[in-house]
Amino acid sequence: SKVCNNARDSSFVQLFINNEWHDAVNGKTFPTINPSTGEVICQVAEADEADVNKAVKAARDAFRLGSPWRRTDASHRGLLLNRLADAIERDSAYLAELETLDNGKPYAVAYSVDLPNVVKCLRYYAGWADKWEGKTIPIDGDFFCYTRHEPIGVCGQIIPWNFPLLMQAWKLGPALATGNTVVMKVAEQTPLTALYVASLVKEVGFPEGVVNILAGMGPTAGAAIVRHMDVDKVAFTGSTEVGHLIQQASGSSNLKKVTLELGGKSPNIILSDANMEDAVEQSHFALFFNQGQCCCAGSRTYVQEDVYEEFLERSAERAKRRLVGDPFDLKTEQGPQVDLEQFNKILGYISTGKREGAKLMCGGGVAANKGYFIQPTVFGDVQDNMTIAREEIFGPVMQILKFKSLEEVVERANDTKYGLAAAVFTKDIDKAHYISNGLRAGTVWINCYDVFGAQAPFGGYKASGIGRELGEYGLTNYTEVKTVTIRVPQKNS
Ligand SMILES: *[C@@H]1O[C@H](CO)[C@@H](O)[C@H](O)[C@H]1NC(C)=O
Ligand SMILES: *[C@@H]1O[C@H](CO)[C@@H](O)[C@H](O)[C@H]1NC(C)=O
Ligand SMILES: CC(=O)N[C@H]1CO[C@H](CO)[C@@H](O)[C@@H]1O
Repeated sequence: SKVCNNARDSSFVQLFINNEWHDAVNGKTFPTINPSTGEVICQVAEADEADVNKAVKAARDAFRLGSPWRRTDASHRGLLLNRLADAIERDSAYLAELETLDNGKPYAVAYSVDLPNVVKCLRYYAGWADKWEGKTIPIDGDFFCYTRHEPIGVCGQIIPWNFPLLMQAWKLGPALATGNTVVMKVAEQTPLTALYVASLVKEVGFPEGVVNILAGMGPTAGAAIVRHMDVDKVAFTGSTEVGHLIQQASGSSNLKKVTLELGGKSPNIILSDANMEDAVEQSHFALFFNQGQCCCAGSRTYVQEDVYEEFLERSAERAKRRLVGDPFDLKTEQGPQVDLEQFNKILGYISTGKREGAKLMCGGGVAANKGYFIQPTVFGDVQDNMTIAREEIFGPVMQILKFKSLEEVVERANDTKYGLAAAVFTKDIDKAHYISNGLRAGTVWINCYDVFGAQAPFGGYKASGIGRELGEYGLTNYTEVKTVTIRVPQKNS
């Protein structure tokens, strides 16, 4: 309540359309909850189809030929993105506090991991704005041929609740650097920081209608964006289940471009020659970081048989030492899960794990008498066909599996519909290459985990996604390539 009862913030719980704050057309609001207590923080305007239509119209107008945004120099788009990064950096402490309040992630992490990466991502794409060049092409005949990298148009962007600010930056950065306009739907669990950033978008001088930000539900506001005939592209981060719906909606509406960053069940492979202490700590981080709420979490930890028992014991010991509690306490490693639905779903997976015969090494229960806290949980003796080894749990629940040979583990690691990330821990470079080349995954970490850079692309093979975000590759999914061919009197050479 300290957030939304404050006059300075009260305007940031509405819908941001055309650089103005609006109530929902139907007047609806929904409560956003503090997951540490289960209490309502404040009411937020809830977008529905009518609001999406308003936002798409604003974005379409902002994209029309000759508009202020279309006439903005590429270098100036970069300048605006840099100014947005500066404003976010200026307000980092406040934004980190708001993120922790609404999402439950430890403040120390929000402030020292999420916020700096948001700023870096925006600055990275600011730099690209005037450097995303086309080509000149030597086609046959008396012609001059070149390509232009043009913005796709109105981009619907639907972002998740696990890294609200960071996912917003990953989406806004490339879209705005390349000159698109945006209608973004933020997750109903965590709308507050994105709406605050909307106020900064206006403050730093983006023209009206370029960025529109709506809080709302997937089946209403999200669905209205993906089936809209005037949206040119949808970028979604979230579940594979919803990814299927988005592809279908594109197919049955206007064939809008679709990029998806979806679920995972990422294998993390520990070979017997790995540095044990480091592998235990990194594997712990790979799974438990962000309360286990990472699409790329290392959630199938495969350990070679001769070090399996030791690894299992040490991983359980490490999990028992994990500090769970008030996310505003700077010592806290793990806060609450984001909401009651996730909390119940994770507890359900823990019961299933026990029922199907996995060995509960530690945790397995609720960690506080209010809020959505779950004990760090480790399962040993997990088999490939168990539910906890096949489905994405998205919580602080680690699965440890045993393997013998490299050939076997590559086969088993690949045996999933997902292909987002993977890791291998070993001192042997040949084995590291064998495994990293064999795995069907968009990202492979070797002797590390969750190492991200705005410069390096991220995305999924198989049912983990379509397209890539970040890096130069991320630009290709926000631009159309136009080929222009001009007749010239006569080629000279
Ligand atoms: C996994 O497979 C084994 C052997 O085929 C079988 O006994 C067991 O019931 C299966 N477990 C699950 C959870 O399907
Ligand atoms: C994303 O960009 C890549 C080129 O890097 C392209 O092959 C792919 O088709 C694009 N995907 C979508 C959905 O636009
Ligand atoms: C399920 C799956 O994708 N399996 C693949 C794992 O990787 C090997 C080698 O690349 C493929 O042959 C499998 O089809």
